[in-house]
Amino acid sequence: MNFKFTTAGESHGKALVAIVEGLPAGMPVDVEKINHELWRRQQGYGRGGRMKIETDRIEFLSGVRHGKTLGSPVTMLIENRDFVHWTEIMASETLETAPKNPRVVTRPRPGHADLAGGQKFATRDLRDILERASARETAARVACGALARQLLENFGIEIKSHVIKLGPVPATPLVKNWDEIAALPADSMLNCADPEIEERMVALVDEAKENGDTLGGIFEVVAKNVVTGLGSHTSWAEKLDGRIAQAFMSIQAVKAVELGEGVANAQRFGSEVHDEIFFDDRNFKRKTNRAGGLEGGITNGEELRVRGYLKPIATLRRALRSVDINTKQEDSAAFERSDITAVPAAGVIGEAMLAIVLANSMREKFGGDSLAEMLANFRGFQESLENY
Ligand code: EPS
Repeated sequence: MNFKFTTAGESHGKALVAIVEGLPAGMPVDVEKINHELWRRQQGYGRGGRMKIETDRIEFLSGVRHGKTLGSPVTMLIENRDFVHWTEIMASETLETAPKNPRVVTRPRPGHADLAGGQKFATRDLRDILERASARETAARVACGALARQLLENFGIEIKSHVIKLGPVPATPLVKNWDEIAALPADSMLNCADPEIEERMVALVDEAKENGDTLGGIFEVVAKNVVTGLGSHTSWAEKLDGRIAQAFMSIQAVKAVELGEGVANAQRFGSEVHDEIFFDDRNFKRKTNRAGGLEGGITNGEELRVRGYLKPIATLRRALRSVDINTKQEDSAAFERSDITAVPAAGVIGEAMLAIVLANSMREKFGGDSLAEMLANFRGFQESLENY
């Protein structure tokens, strides 16, 4: 069975819900590890006032019994603490009297889903759009990713992320190895593995804040100990790089995805790009990994390296010009509250999405209804690799 997930919930609604299908039965589940990932997603210098309100934690509603998966759909609930301030505005029932301050949104933010979504769904309250377009939804994805990650741990796969560029700092994205990324403390300011660069990034966030502006940047997700042979060259939809790109592009504000050194490689000669193959009496090896761990849409046993490029957050305190959808008069875009940047959080979300894509590929390749059966299939394939 494939690893599948779905999320539901509005940003200021009662709660977020996630349903995960396709986990094998008998998999130990650590709820505190899931909550830790949720906490990580809420960190980072430059987050706004909302993160002071929320302390995201999951509650299992199904699929887990006595600390282990049952093989049935796993349902998780994350409460929106902010909901208490929005009970009328976000009420599911029809209200007899309109709220005193209905907070109807009519001035779409350039760069946000507001206007295109309002036109598409024929609503004149753009809150109907922004509530679901909001990156609040990613809390639920991170919970799903944390379950995927717990599956992958049984196969030795580890996933980490770091911030390699914030706005224009540094001029070229940072290059860091696994150990440098792994050494980053969980409560680091911007999850950047170069302290001097991080200081400059922090100053840049302060500058943006002062100016009522926002920032984007680049995060990199790295997965270690990924078995050779996930994904396939045989059909477009099976190619793992395509699936990873789709998963990353679905993260709010991500506008480009890069595998390995994909962007730089396009500007080099082939002799400077492709990772030469060696053999060290047991294994095939590479001395470089410019491909980022994928060739022909198949994992090649090297580290997977995926970069997500984020545009700056669309909600600016110094609002950009827009038009009121009712009066058609020029006006500044709506602003209530916003983050200045969320690149470190996006890295955590990228980790979750990569974990989800890999968990799905592992389920496809190694199947099994129980974790024990899946592990046995995995070991069998590893043996065949050793004898190749
Ligand atoms: C978001 C706007 C802000 C962010 C939010 C995403 O929320 P609010 O409108 O409540 O101030 O904090 O992100 C989260 C709530 C979160 O959990 O990441 C947006 O418009 O996308």
